[in-house]
Amino acid sequence: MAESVYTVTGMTCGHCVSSVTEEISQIGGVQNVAVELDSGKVTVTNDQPVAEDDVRAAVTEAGYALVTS
Ligand code: 9UX
Repeated sequence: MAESVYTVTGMTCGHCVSSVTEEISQIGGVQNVAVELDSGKVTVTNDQPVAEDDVRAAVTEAGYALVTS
């Protein structure tokens, strides 16, 4: 297991959190997604490497933006 932490902007309510969580959860290898609404902090737990571009695509698909690290 590994954890990666990202920052997502644009989330303002619990439904935003649900949308981001669901989209990222669909990426292969992702075991858990934890999203903090206030900070935009997203912690992805994975059992195989997850590409940042895949996370970005999922966040974009949900309608939000991944802060470039
Ligand atoms: Mo809540 Mo988030 O009504 O884009 S779903 S603000």
